[in-house]
Amino acid sequence: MNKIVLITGATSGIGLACARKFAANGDRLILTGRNEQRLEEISKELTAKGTQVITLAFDVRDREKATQCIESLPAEWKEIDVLINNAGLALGLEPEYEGSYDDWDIMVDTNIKGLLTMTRLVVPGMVQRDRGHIINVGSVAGDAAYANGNVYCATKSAVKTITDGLRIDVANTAIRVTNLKPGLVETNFSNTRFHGDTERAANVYKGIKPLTGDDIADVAVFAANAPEHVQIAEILVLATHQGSGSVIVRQNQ
Ligand code: 8X3
Repeated sequence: MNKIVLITGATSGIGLACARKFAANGDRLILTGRNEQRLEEISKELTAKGTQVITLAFDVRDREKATQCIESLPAEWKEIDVLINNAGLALGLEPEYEGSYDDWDIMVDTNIKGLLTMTRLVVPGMVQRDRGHIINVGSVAGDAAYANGNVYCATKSAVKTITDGLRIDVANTAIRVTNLKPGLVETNFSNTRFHGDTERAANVYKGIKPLTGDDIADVAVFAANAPEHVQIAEILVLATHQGSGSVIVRQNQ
C-alpha cells in the first residue's frame, strides 16, 4: 500500500538513498533536511518520476522550527505512516579526553535530541491512528565503543535504548519500531567526521568494499513492507569484511 514516509536528513547519504528507494516503491515522501536547495533538487528529481513529495527545510536541532514545519503539513499529509529518523552525524575521532565540546554538542543535539523531537512530534498521531512504523538509524557504533569513537558511539547507544523504549511504549498498538544499524557505509559520513579532510575520509574505505546508502535503504524498505504482524526490531548490516565496529579486514594493505 502507498505510504506517507517522512525521512530526516534526506539530502544525502542513507537518507537520500531511502528517498529514492521508497519513491521507487510507490510511496509519498516528506523530505526534511537543512539544505533547502538540495531538497528542492531532490524533490524535482523524484516528482519527475511521478512521486508526490513535500519538502520541509529545518534542522532537527531546532525544536521550534521542527514543530512549526510538522504542524504546517496539510491534513492528509499529517497521517505519516513511516518515520525514518536518519538525520545524524559523527564529528571527530579522537581520545575522549581530547574531544571537542562543540562536536559533542552537535552530535548529542542531532543524534539524540533531534531524533527525540521528531519522535515526539510524529508518533502521537500514529498512536491515535493505531498505525505506523518508526525506523531509527542507529549504528554498529551503538553496540560497543571503538577506539576514539566515544561520544559518537554513546549517541548511537542512546539511539538503541530510545528505540527499545519506544517499542515497549507502543507495544499495545499496531506500531512497529526498528533500529537499523549500519556498519561501514561509504557516504559523506567520514568527510563530515573529519571536518572536510577528504584524504583521511578516503582512508576509512581503503582495502574494503563498504556498504552503500542503497544497501541500507533496501533494508529499510524491506522492514517497512514486512507483513503487519512482523516487527523487524533490530538489524545490524555490516560490510562483508567487517567483523564489528572495530574489526575491519582490509585487502592488499
Ligand atoms: C557508522 C558506522 O562504524 O563508522 O555509524 O561508526 S561506524
